[in-house]
Amino acid sequence: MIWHRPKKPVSVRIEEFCYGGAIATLHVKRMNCYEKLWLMPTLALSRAAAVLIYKIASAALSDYNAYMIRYKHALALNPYFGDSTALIGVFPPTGLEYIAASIKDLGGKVTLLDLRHEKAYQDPRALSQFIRNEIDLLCVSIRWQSRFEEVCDFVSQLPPEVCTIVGGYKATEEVESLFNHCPNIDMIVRGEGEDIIKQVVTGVPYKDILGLSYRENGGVVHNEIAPLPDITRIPFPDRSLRKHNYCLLKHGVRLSTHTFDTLLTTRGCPFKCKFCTFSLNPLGQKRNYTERPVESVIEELKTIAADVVLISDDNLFTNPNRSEQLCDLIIENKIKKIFIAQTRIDIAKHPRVLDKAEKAGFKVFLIGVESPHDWILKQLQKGFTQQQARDAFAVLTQYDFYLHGYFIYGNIGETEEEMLYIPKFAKEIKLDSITFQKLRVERFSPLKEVVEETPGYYYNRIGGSVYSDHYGRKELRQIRNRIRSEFYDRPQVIHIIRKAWRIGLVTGPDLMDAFLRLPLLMYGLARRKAREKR
Ligand code: B12
Ligand code: SF4
Repeated sequence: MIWHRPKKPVSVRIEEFCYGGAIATLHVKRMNCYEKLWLMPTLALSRAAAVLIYKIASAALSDYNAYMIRYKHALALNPYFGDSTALIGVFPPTGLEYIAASIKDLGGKVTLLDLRHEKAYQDPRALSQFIRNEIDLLCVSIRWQSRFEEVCDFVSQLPPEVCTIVGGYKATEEVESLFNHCPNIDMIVRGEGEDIIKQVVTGVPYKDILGLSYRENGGVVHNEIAPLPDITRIPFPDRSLRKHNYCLLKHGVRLSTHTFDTLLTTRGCPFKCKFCTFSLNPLGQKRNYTERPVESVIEELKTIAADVVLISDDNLFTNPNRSEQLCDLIIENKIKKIFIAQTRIDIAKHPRVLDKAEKAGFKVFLIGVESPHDWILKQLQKGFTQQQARDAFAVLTQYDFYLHGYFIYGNIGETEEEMLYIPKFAKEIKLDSITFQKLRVERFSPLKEVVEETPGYYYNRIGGSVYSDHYGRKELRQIRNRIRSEFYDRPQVIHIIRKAWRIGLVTGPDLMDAFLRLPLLMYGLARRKAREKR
């Protein structure tokens, strides 16, 4: 047999097995469909001989598959850039790095381009030129509602002749509209993509790949939902592909000397807060809570160069015993980092874990408080009361952690007065900073029904923001501005800077540097404001 390196991904597999023989087929991908180019019938005189031949052929071909190059050069593309995403420039595109890690041993070269750092390739013509010259597999990650339209326009301008696969949270939510908007997209991987992308690049026929949507005969085929990957055995995200450090940028101005990275130690969340779709993937599948072995987390941590690490788990302290073990191992291994973690207030019940977390370098906790009102906390099924939140913060504020709280306003039945209690309450419980979001419902959000059944309430199909006859977009924007200005008054801003400096989140040189760059920052802000006005 003479095999040649194909220009496009190919697959070899046993197509059929029947009494008397097996047929192996070579599939070659041309545009959007596989063509059978070559058949290898193996005849056998008896069923036993056929089984034997089938097994030998399977083994030989699957061995061959492992070494076969499905692509010469894959491009993993993070298509987000621009001012409005400046703050998330802090963190690398972790999901895409997981995808790159999954395909990197399956053949050709993998390049990762993060457009936030690639000014030249922010022009789709320049990027297309590069793709035409170099790339035969394009993998794009679409994760957020924000800038969705712009990202679709951008992706649709990339070369249609190159096999294009898209994945990510938002891509999964918007499969049909992405296929409609971008004729060059060949496939969309729905949900967590590590196992699915492997099957695509090793040439498993599309029809057999769970979790894949693809074009066929002018239509789109959606295969069944895929089982969730086992996170105890997937490779670490491939950080070796980065060309840049990730740091705190605002309007192109670097605000800190720290470098940033993310780390996932668990996936999913066992709680069932009614507004939250964190642990629901966009297909409505609940991500069962799964932990990585702490030793593997430490191994990964040792490969991280950045000095600030955001642990992206929905709630790092779901299992306090494991969190304690993790802290012990960080201390034992003398890993010196600043850690940021998302948690529930329940962590306050575990002072031993808090002591160890402080020693291990945990400095920032991002905590879902959601509302100061018991009836709303109940409606959201948050699982605690206002008093319990007060008690928890009485404990947490004894430590030198920077405490950031998340709130939701515009809840069903919530009055303006109740919304405006958020900044007061946040100050009463001594939160250092807060973010507040309008109530949103996504496609499978358990709150969706409640909104639909409540007279006077409705939600936007795009983005899922919830409005009511009393509180429309304009009213909620005004309330948001008031919450912001009442919380972020001058003393609070001074408190934030002092605290960030005291606990080592920013250094003296950072402050000096930020001060010197202030004019640039103001210029960036002014430009953005002018653009928004236009
Ligand atoms: C950590 C996190 C962040 C971090 C980002 C860290 C990072 N590395 O980028 C920070 C704090 C910066 C952040 C910011 C925001 N976030 Co966020 N974030 C998360 C969180 C909790 C975890 C993300 C994560 O790391 N997941 C694990 C990785 C492995 O999964 P993944 O990225 O989805 O990638 C997998 C698949 O999607 C797929 N995949 C992804 N790309 C590709 C590409 C290809 C080719 C393929 C085949 C597959 C594939 O395979 C990957 C591996 O399994 C999720 C909730 C969640 N549990 O997922 C919310 C979430 C993604 N964030 C969300 C939101 C809303 C935001 C903000 C808008 C919040 C805000 N108002 O500021 C901002 C975004 C700002 C912006 N874009 O302008 C929403 C998105 C919902 C939506 N439809 O828009 C989520 C889903 C939470 C939620 N349910 O509300 N976030
Ligand atoms: S809000 Fe937090 S605790 Fe509640 S379900 Fe979502 S991730 Fe879990």
